[in-house]
Amino acid sequence: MTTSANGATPPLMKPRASRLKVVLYNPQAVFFTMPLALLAIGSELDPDLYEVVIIDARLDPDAENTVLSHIDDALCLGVTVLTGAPISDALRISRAAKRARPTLPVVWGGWHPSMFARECLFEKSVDVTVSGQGEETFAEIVQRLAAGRSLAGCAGCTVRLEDGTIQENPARQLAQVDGFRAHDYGLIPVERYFQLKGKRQLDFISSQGCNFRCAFCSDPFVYGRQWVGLEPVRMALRLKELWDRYRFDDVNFQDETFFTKASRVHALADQIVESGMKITWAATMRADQGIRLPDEVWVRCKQSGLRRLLVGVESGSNEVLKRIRKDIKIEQVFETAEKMLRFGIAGHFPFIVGFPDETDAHIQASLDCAKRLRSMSVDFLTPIYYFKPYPGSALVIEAVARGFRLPETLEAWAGFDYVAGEPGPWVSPEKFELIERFKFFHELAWKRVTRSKRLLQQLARYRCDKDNYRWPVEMLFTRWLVPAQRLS
Ligand code: B12
Ligand code: SF4
Repeated sequence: MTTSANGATPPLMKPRASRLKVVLYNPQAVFFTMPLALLAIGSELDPDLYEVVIIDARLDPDAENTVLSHIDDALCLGVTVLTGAPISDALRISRAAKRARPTLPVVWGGWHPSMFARECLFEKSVDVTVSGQGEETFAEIVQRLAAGRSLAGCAGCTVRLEDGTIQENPARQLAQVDGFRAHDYGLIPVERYFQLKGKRQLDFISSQGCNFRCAFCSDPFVYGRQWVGLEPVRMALRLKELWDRYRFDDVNFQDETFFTKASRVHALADQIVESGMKITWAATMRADQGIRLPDEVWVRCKQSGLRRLLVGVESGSNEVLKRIRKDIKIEQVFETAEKMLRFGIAGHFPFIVGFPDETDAHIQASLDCAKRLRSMSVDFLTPIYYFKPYPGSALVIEAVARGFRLPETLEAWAGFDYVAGEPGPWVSPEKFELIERFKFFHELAWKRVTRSKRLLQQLARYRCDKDNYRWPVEMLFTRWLVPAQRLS
């Protein structure tokens, strides 16, 4: 608790023991990225007034009981919800909490409720949904709940009122992230995440939103093509404070487009070098940003520890890239990849296959580009995902107009998963089989292998060269030995 200069407690501050409890829940998922969304909204609440409890189902095998043990005296339960598998767990916990305490306000926020603010409220265990950026909206919700006031008119959220009607309040303007309190990592067991990740890697978010308009992505819909980012000196100071405390080796910037402002990245790299932090870092970059980035910034980034970039390729065909409004050309991907090679930076270059109207030739162009990128460096990975139509984008509006039916219930949305789901109606079973085989042989052809696997690798390279994936006995045998990992 803070005290004033004369030692007296300022009048508005409550003793910590009588703070109001706010419980936040992160559903089950397979990766151990720190729950940055909950950190963001939890840190924005005044710590002198509110006690924030974050429960992460990925860490807590008995998360349901932990939630139940906290809700008796809680002001509300906030749940972060991504589309796909996390919805089932979010539903399970919200329902259990409501059963135990029917008057507990349950607030859903994050990407799925941002797209389906009203629809999520057809679920009786959810009372409020928050759309887009959550810090200010959640702080106001909590304040109103604490004061016993209605949420009617609270900007940025949709609520079920007492008479059962659903009211969509006005949207909230995107606020500059510099105005928010620093994320309080003390709210989560950082060491436990390090342990589960198997490395001392800190997740950090330095911006929200994105200025681009890719037709397959939820971001333009949720953030309205706006971008707000932390000022670099402040960001470096925050990182240094965290480094002094946790001594992490690596930072994974989880921003959608970290390189939106080259000057910001340049200044941050300078600050990291000057701070003396011994770290590496990874971030996202668009191919067009890579070629615009001056060489001196590349050099500075490398000096400050940049080790890996994620550059979304999506398709190897310029025709498809135009259609999905990626606003890059495939040549730019290779130009950026060349720079990465020159500056010694590893790369993830994800592709998406199965866009509506994608032809066999388009898919082949993607597979060929993946091969070319992968052969450039053993540190260039080219994961291939299947297109899943998320609402709010041109592609989905078109698909729906042509008869594609989006899921209608939360349970159905829970089965709608980028990673684990079916490849979508635009990929034939034969094509799916071919792509799955390609993925296997392509990966084996270029990865670092022990001497005993060299022969298998030579065979895989031969197959990729010839595009011959028939009779994949090596694949079937390997999968029998090591079953595929669950991804959601
Ligand atoms: C880390 C991450 C993950 C982690 C999740 C970690 C966790 N907490 O469980 C993992 C790896 C598990 C994951 C999985 C998936 N992810 Co992901 N992921 C991200 C990433 C890179 C960062 C998320 C983050 O922490 N952001 C920082 C916080 C501060 O921002 P935020 O999440 O937007 O939160 C703000 C608001 O949304 C809101 N808010 C969020 N939660 C809540 C809760 C409450 C109560 C309130 C009031 C407000 C609120 O307030 C926050 C502060 O403003 C984002 C991209 C991005 N930069 O956001 C993609 C992103 C969220 N993922 C996406 C996708 C597609 C997926 C996957 C479907 C598969 C895939 N191929 O990546 C799966 C789905 C889940 C599954 N099947 O398990 C999409 C969103 C799709 C969607 N509609 O949900 C994104 C936007 C990437 C993209 N552009 O396509 N992901
Ligand atoms: S795919 Fe990346 S660049 Fe395109 S809109 Fe989404 S976040 Fe922005």
